Order: sequence, then C-alpha cells, then structure tokens
Amino acid sequence: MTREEWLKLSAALSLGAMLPANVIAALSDNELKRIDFGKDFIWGTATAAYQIEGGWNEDGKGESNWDHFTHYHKHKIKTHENGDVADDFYHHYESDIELMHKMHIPAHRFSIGWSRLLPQGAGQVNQKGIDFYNRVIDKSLKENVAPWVTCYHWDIPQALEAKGGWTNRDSIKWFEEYVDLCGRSFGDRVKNWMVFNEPMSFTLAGYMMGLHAPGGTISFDKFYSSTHHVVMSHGAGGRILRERVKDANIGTTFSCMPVDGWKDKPANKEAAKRVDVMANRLFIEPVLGMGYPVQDLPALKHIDKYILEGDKEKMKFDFDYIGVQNYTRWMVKNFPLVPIVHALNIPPQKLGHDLTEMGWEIYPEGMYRIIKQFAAYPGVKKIYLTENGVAVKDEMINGEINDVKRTQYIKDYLAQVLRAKKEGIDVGGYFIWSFMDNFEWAEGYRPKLGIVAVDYKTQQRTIKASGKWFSEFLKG
Ligand code: GCO
Repeated sequence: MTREEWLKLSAALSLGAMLPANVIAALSDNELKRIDFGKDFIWGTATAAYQIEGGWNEDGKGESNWDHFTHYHKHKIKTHENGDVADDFYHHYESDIELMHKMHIPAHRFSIGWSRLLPQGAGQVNQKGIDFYNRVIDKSLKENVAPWVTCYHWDIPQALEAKGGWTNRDSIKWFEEYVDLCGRSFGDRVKNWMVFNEPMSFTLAGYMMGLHAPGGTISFDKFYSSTHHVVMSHGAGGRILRERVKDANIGTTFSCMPVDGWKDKPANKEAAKRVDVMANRLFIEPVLGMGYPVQDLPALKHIDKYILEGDKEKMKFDFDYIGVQNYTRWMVKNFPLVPIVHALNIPPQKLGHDLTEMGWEIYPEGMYRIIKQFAAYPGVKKIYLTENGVAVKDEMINGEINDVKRTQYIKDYLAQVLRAKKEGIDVGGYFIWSFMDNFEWAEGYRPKLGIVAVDYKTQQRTIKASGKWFSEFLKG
C-alpha cells in the first residue's frame, strides 16, 4: 500500500489516533513533500529581536529588560553571555534576508524590539528604530520573504520594567501605545501579526521564578498579576491591530505541550490535568472568552484580585489564528509539596526516547496531540505552527555541518502535522525555530537551534545540512 493510501485509509477509519508515531514517521520518511501540505500552506523560519539583533544601544535604542538582566544578573545566564551583539542581525539583515530568499524560504517570523521604537517604553518615539524595521520589512518584501511580525517576544523596555513591568496594570496602556505605533508604522506592508510570544514562559520563568528577566526572587503575586495584565493585553493589542491594519491576519502564539501522568497512575493523571492547565490552558481560555480555568486549578483564584469590572469582556479577542509552538511533552507525577500544581516533572531521561541538547524529550506524536487539543476549542479558527525545532550537537567537519538528527526531527514532527491536517484540522503553516543559531535566553549561546550556523567571531553564516534539506524540500 502506498503512503497516500495508508493515510487515506487511516483517516477514513479514524485510525489516525491509533497509529503509533514511528509508523507515521516511516510512512513519510524520505518522501515528505511540500505539496502534501497544500499550495496555500505557509512555510517559514522564526527568530526574535533580542536573540538575534545585537546593536543593543545603537541608534537611540533604549535598554530592554533583557539588556538589563544580562548585564546586571550575569550569573543567571549559564554562560554569563548576553545579546549585546548576538547574530548582529542589526547590521546583517540584508544578507540574512537574501540568504532566506536563496534558500527558498517564503516567510520570516521576527519580532520588534519595543525599546528600539520607544526607548523609554512610552512617549518619545525613536525614528531610527522605526527606520530599521522599515528596512527589514522592505528588504523582506523585495526578496519575496513574507514578514510575519511578533509584537512582543519578551523584551519590555527597562524603564517600564523598573515600574513593575507586566505586574503593573499600566502595562496594558503602555502596550496599547506600543502596538498602535507598530500598526501605524508597518501595517501598510505587514499583514500577518502575532500579538504575543509564549506568555507562559515570561510570566512563569520571569516574574514567578526569576530565572528570566526581570530576575528577582520567587513571587506568586507577580505571577498572578502579570498573567492577568498580559491576558488583558492580548485583547487590547488584537483590537488595535484590527483597527490599524487593513486586511490583517491576527494571531498570537502559545507554548504548548501534551502532559501525561507517570505510569498512568490515577493520582499522576490528575496531576497531569493540573499541569495541563498551567502549561496549555491558562492563557488561551480567557483570551477565547472562557475565563480562567479556576475550576481545574483552584490556585488560580488568586488572580481574582487583579480582575476589575469589565475585564472579562476586554480579555477576549477573536483571533484569526492561534500560533502553536511545540517541542516536547511533559511527564509528571503527583507531588503535593510543589505549590500551585502539586506535581513534579519526571526527568526526561527516564522516558526512553532521545533527548535534545537542552535535555528535552523528542516526542513527535506530541505535535499531533497538541494540535488536536488546541483545535478542539470552538474559538480556534486556524492553527499555525509558529515554532518547532531542536537543539542538537552541531559539528563543523570540513566546513560542513551534517546535522542529520535535526533533519530527522523536523521530518518526524512534520509527519505529525500532516497527520492532523489529513484529519481535517485547519493547519495553515509551519515555521522552524530557528533560521540561525542565536542567544538561547538563560542557556546562552550553547544550544544551537538554527538551520544556519553562525560563527560568532566572524558573523559568518553557514547553511547546515538541515538547511539544505529544507531548501530542497521547499523547492520541490
Ligand atoms: C521560546 C521562544 C524561543 C526559544 C525557542 C527554543 O519558545 O522559548 O519563542 O525564543 O528560543 O523556543 O527554546
């Protein structure tokens, strides 16, 4: 039976859910074709301002929370590095976008640095910052690489962070001013927008744990307040873009991962449900107008004190699509001593699958499961996979990086995307994280996730084998 026949048969019999990941992968291995995903499917790569731009204080840019954090809390970055120079995209954007074109990459997801546009966060506009993104956008359009823009990828101006950042209710107002400026400045040419990138990551790792900017000690209050203000800002940002940008395609992105209970024990399965609320449901449900999932995670009642009259309506926004970003899954067990979720992660080493260089379990089927989970919300109209990728050990041998593992990872995950699509789920596109190696937040530059390598001494770019594969795949 051919692969197509297999897939048709499994869809017809609803066997999709029962086919194991390796069978699906085998079906697609070596033969995954661009056309299988349909002509309108969007293919791209993704990056974020702080992780690639550098030029941290050039041309009037203000200090961001990540500039501040990496300069004053060095010890919180495993390698004590920072994004001052990073991939120096600020000066290499032209050749980088030309390289995307050469690699046949049709879309480029990138974020705007708030502190480049508004150095103090609000008020005085820095025209040179706007000019930079205008050049990036114009160059992208010239090279036929569609710009997909994220408004906020974790870098709030430090002047606002100093006032409490997202824990301050004024952040909603600040964000409105910033998004309005983005919409007015770039909306004539940029049609595809993402309001936020992974709100769970910066509220939890940043405000609650202090592992990311702004740092600090553990605080539950900061987590609850920032969560509510960020949820409110989803609605606020979405409405502004709708008003400012004609024919806009507006979405927002979430970090998503299936959560399972260790050894299927009932108490662990309950724990998995609680972790699922934190990991996957906390932001999307209020944004879809369903309110906070307090019933399934009672600790969330602490958010109540930040909710003002009329907020429930304002949290909602009718997004055109939801950006799902999946890399791995979590396996958890019941553990009452851990606050809020009363659960503990099982070390991925115990799960019997390969791990990435960041110690994450490689679990392609998780992609399929999470797409299904998110598509099941009636308010989700369309899904884009706005991030997926892997950190592997890249070795340069004779000027070549043969990152077979990365190519295989991408193929295996893509097979699961196709599986969901064949079952009729409206999946509109897939973006690899990342176009090039970059600053991986608290991990520093060590984990490499790009399909293009960067030599940080010379800023030379080298297309890896995975990049060559992706390019051939796109050509096909
Ligand atoms: C995130 C961010 C990216 C990361 C990527 C790899 O999801 O954490 O969007 O900035 O670099 O996910 O960890």
